[in-house]
Formats: sequence, structure tokens, C-alpha cells
Amino acid sequence: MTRVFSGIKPTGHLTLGNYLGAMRRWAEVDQRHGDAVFCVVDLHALTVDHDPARVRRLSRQTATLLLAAGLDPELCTVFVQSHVDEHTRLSYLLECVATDGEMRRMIQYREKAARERERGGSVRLSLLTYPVLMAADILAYGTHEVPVGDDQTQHVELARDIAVRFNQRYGHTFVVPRATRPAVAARVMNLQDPGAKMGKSDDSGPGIVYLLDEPDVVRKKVARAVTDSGADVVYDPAGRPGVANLLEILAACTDGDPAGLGDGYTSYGALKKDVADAVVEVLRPLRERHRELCADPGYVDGVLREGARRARALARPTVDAAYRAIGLLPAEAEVVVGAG
Ligand code: AQP
Repeated sequence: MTRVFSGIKPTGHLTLGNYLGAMRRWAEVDQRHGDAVFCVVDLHALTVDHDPARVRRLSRQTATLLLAAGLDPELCTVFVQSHVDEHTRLSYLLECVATDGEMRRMIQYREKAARERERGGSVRLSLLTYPVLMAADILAYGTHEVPVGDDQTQHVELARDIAVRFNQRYGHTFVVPRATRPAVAARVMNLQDPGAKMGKSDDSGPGIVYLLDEPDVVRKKVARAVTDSGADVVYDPAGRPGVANLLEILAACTDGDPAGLGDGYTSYGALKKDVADAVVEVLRPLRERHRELCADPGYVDGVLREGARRARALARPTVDAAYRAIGLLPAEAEVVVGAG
């Protein structure tokens, strides 16, 4: 069976980009057709300036929203990364396979490091190395497919390269994974700045639709979305990014085709109204389920506890095999049972 793994960082309130680019597919497709493992990757939230209490709060909220979006613990494994030591155990080994040049080429590192420096802050070493931790997240589970939005393509490519290199040097240990992306809305753009991704750790609130925004807030944000100078509604991502973004969102929410949908509109106002209605409808069940789950925090804790137990059992054999393959002396107990 296809092993699917993906994760989400508790760096902010989850956005429509997270939902359309990743979570919705996890719930509707991946957990039904694959052996799926989903993770709140909290260690990744420590790579930039962070408030400990906020990360804790957001980790719980993120897990709750994953369940509200339809992840079913009977069908898939849901857990928090820091509850499973195998991720950090494997990450160090992979740091011994990756190169510093590879890390410095990562677009997200270059952009975020430049931003931190502009603010006069220092850049944490973990910001440089976290793509290796992400490779460990993926490779520990023998993952075949990594369903992600467009922005994560480079990181999954790195995980592939590291897996291939490790296997060539030390013998076959890892499955070589591949990224899968949604057909539409693989990169939902900021409504106020259609040149930039709608990211949850960005400061620009009016351009970001959060999953827990009230319907009237969603409507206002969509109504104020920056459109382009022309008046006709055409799907042209390069020339008309604002309108193309709205058409992509509408297509994702209504299972339509962004180019075809454009033909049905003669004004930006009508398009925005339909986009707002479609987003509000798509988010309605998620918001309702989130409210129910918040009233039962013991349930979420139980799901995460059981998820971590299952995840440890899934990851341990692969990580132990990597320790042996790379040349580390097995612990005595393993020698006794003949593992070395
Ligand atoms: N705008 C987006 N459009 C489509 N997919 C998106 N994803 C994120 N934003 C969009 C996908 O959601 C999954 C989890 O995302 P993440 O937690 O890794 O990153 P983020 O939400 O983008 O959070 P940050 O903190 O703002 O991250 P940076 O600054 O690192 O981009 C992923 O599958 C992602 O592709």
C-alpha cells in the first residue's frame, strides 16, 4: 500500500492556502487510498523567533483543525513531531549525508534569512538545517508520496536526493519519495499581494483567509482582494495574477476549471461574490467540527497519544536500519538478538 506522509507547521493560524493546497486532499483522498501519516511538525516552528506558549497553543489548534478538516484517526495516523524521537535521531544521520551547499540553495532559507537580517535579528542555525529534519520526517516512514503545496517542492526534492545518496553509499535503506500536488490551488496567493504566497506566518492579515475567520470577515477580505488593471475576467496567472488567484480559489472550492470559470463573469464584483460564497461554504463544516472538538480536548489528546505510539512503531525499524547501515555499533541488546 502507498505510504503517504505530510506535515504542517504550527507557526500561525491555518489558512485557506493550507486547506486547499494540502489538508483537504489529505482528508478526501490520501487517508482513503493510502496508508497515511500526518504530523504537526512543531520542531520546525522553532527555526524562527518564537514564543513557547504560542507554539504550544498553535500545536494543539493545528491538530484540532486537522481533525476538523476530516482526518479520521481510524483511517490515518495523526501525531505531533516532537512526541516521536525518531525524527531527530534520523535528522543527524542525514546531516552527515547532505551538504551545506544544498542547504544554502533552499529558496525558503534564502528568503527567510534575508527577512530576519532585515529586521536586525539573527538567523538560527536550525533555519539552515531544517530541510534535513524535513527529509527525516519523510524518510523515517518509508514514504512513497508527500502531498504538499507548490512551495514545498524543493524540500521534497532534497529528501529524494538524500535518500538516493544514502542508499548508494550505505546500502538500500530508504524508499525514494515523490511530491504530489493538487491540480488547482497548489499555491494560493495573498489576496493583497498576488505575487506572494498566502502564508500563515506572514504579517499581512487582510490578504490571508484564516480557516477560523468568521464568514463576514472572509467576505470582506475577498471583496477587498487586489485585482488587476483590466476589466475582463480571464485566467492569466502571469499577466493577471490577482484574478487568476480568485479563479483558482473558486475552482478549488467548486471542483471547477479556473480557465473555464472565467468565461462566466463580466465583472470582478460578481466573481468576488461567488468566491466569497464558495469559501464560506467550504469552511462551514470545518468550523462547526472545530467548535465541537474544542469542547472535548480529551479526545484530541487521546488521538495524539495513540498517533505518536503508532508513529514510533512505524518509524523505529527504518531509523534503526539507517543507524546500522551508516556504521554505528548497535546497542548491546540488538547484538544479542543478532541484529548486527
Ligand atoms: N498558500 C498556499 N497554497 C497552497 N498550499 C499551501 N501550503 C501552505 N501555504 C500554501 C501547504 O500547506 C502545507 C503546510 O504548510 P506549512 O505549514 O509547511 O507552511 P505555511 O503554511 O506556508 O507556513 P509558514 O510558516 O508561513 O511557512 P513558510 O514561511 O515556510 O512558507 C504544505 O503542504 C504547504 O505546501
